[in-house]
Amino acid sequence: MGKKIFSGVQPTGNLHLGNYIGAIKNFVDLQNQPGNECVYCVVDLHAITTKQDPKILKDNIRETTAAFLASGINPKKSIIFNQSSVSAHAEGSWILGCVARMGWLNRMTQFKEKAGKDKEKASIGLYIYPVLMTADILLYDASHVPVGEDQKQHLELSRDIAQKFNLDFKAPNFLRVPEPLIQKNFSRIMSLKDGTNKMSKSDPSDLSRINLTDTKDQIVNKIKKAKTDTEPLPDDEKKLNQRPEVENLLGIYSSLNNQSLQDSIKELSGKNFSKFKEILAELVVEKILPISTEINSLIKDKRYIDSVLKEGGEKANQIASKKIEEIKKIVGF
Ligand code: AQP
Repeated sequence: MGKKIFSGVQPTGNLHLGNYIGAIKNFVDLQNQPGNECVYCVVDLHAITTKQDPKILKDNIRETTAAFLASGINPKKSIIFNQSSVSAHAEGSWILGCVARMGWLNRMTQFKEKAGKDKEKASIGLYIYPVLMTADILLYDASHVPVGEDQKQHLELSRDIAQKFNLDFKAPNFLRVPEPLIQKNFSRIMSLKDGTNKMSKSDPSDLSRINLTDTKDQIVNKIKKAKTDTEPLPDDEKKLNQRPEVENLLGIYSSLNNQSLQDSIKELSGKNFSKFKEILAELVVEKILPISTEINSLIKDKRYIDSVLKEGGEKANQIASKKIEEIKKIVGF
């Protein structure tokens, strides 16, 4: 039997290679497996958990949609829509927020990381981010959620909330308990400047990430400048210990080539870094440049992008509005 897939990406700009390898590339693979039903969401309600400029947000919603399309998500096969166009997400989030426990949310490491030292000043939205994510997933009865490793904890919370709702309201199996789909290898792509930090949209250094809209020269230059160390490339996976930057570059190489780390090491060992970086840059350009070119062309056609979102929003609304009505009935409204 096919899987029911739900996942989302925040339209917060600077979509990068980590988002592609950790999430969007899998979205496309899952869409292309027969029998799967996929819903891919531009999660704009999530985006405003941190401050956004309204004009830029609108452009970013279109750009994220363009990135989905340019990467191979087909609106005839998958539902593509933006979260704020389906009101059931906000309603579901409220109801599930009354099921989730403070103690559970207090454990979320992403909140701690994103709120930083001054968590008193973080928005309440940022704190309840994973509850909204839970509503997103449960409204579509998703069986599987493809996410990067950094989202695993949120998904575990979604499972707990679904189970507690079913138990509290004596509605066994009503909310489907979703499974995470996390790539076994390289589910977390790290910064090109610091192999201990994940590649991230909000890193102030543009050299830390390959953006999905970068030009060929930018890609080549960023890989050339990526941090490495003085040792040669290892001949054994075990020798990558304590070499996070090298492991990251080999990880990027392996995922884009759809091969294991071991196979990459076999292929590349003994090469010096300047040669390896040349090979890697060529591969990243081959895989990412067509996406970048397509995004840059698609975003010029705002009408087309808006029509994809509108059509997807209508389809999503049909599914989600039915589920939220059932939820409301169970709750007693
Ligand atoms: N570095 C990464 N490696 C692998 N997967 C990643 N993802 C994000 N960064 C990496 C995955 O991409 C999907 C969409 O992420 P998102 O846009 O919803 O939010 P995010 O995780 O907050 O992205 P960033 O880049 O980390 O943003 P900032 O800088 O704002 O914190 C998710 O499936 C995520 O796992």
